Amino acid sequence: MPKSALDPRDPLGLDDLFDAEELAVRDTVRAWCADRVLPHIADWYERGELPEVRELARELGSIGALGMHLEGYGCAGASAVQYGLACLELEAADSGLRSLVSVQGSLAMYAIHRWGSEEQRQQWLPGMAAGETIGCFGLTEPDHGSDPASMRTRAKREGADWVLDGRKMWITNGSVAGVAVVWARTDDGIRGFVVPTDTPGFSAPEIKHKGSLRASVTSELVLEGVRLPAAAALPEVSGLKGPLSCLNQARYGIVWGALGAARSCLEAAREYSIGREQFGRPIAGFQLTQAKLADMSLELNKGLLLALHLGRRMDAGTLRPEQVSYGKLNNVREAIGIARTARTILGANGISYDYPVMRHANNLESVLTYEGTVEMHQLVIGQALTGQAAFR
Ligand code: TGC
Ligand code: FAD
Repeated sequence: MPKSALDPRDPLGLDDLFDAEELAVRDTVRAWCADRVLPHIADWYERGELPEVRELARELGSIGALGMHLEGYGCAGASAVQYGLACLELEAADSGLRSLVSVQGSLAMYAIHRWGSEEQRQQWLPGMAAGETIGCFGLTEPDHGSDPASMRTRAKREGADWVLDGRKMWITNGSVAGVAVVWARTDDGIRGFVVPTDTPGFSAPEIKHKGSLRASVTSELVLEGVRLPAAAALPEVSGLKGPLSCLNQARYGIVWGALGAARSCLEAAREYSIGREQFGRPIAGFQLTQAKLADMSLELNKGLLLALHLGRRMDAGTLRPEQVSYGKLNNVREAIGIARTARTILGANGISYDYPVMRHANNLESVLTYEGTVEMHQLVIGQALTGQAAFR
């Protein structure tokens, strides 16, 4: 047995499971976050802003993080595991950063890459990969969240054109997007539309007063007689499988990302417990604190193994959507548990934005809900196990 001390940041030696290129991607994104995000994030969060979002998007483009796992059109063509590690590092900084990247790459760009025409890909993807154009993805509506099949936003044909009317709600990147992928009901089922956000009739008021994802732009999309040419429709898909196929990609990123938030919380709690003394000794020396740290570390590392397993399956082309649900459900639920336990270790300091824990805990409340709530993923897994759909 090796005698060297265990690395508390990698107690199981999971780094051995990644190759040099994967670790290089991780280190690049980690260094970018340390330089560009960590010095400012508490302030941005408290102000409820992502003030340099366009500059950040361009920088994320320059390190290859936008549409990272897509091929061609200026995208990095990274593996799923590399993309997962990037999501983890981004979310260790803040879920808002990972959201920006998820929505850009896994939702808006993926929709165009997977279901768009060659013309649409050429028109939009290079600028989006470079971070010159920010994208958003409008599926959720004020009255239809978990059940997007009931959406009311409508696209009607008028001659060769399409005319869109409706509202989307809780849309990440909405107010700063140059292009919106909007899903709407048509006579032929649900279709996707690539909407330049300067089209007359389109507006995206920002949603304020959020207690979570405060360093992220969240918006309503209002579509009032938005007239688009025939070529704006995504030609290669109709039906709910269009948007749901994009969600598989973004949910996969969250499987990794949530662990980044959890890692940041665990690290903050571990360090704090070593420095904080009560009853004449470091609180790290109390058995109850150690039990918390041990359980947090255990769940974090189990989550990493799960994420890596799903990532290897994605790279092999064998990952099923239901398997993504296992990862999203488990890793976000465990991450929020870790954040809450970490907060107890920090005592009153746990509620201060001087430490990252409360920020991550609050963010993870959104992460628990978006991209399919806990209950939706339980029902997806339940259906896979029993063959019975229990959604409605
Ligand atoms: P259902 O009848 O089961 O399926 C309809 C069609 O879709 C196909 N399908 C899928 N295809 C690809 N991937 C998946 N995961 C799929 N799940 C289903 C299915 O085969 C069928 O195809 P076809 O050809 O037979 O028509 O649909 P349902 O209406 O019963 O709904 C199922 C349910 C509840 C699982 C689904 O509606 C769901 O996932 N609801 C949750 C909605 C959700 O996650 N919304 C997220 C919005 S985007 C977002 O939150 C971004 S936040 C990002 C950030 O900021 O980071
Ligand atoms: P509801 O669907 O109303 O659910 C409320 C509760 O009821 C949940 O607990 C749910 O699990 C439960 N419930 C519903 N149906 C059932 C059932 N059949 N059985 C048991 N329980 C059930 N959407 C986008 O399209 N694009 C985005 O970019 C985007 N970004 C977001 C960013 C943030 C910060 C947030 C908070 C949300 C974002 N969303 C986005 C929306 C998100 O996807 C939805 O909030 C989510 O899908 C849940 O929908 P809802 O909020 O309407 O909740």
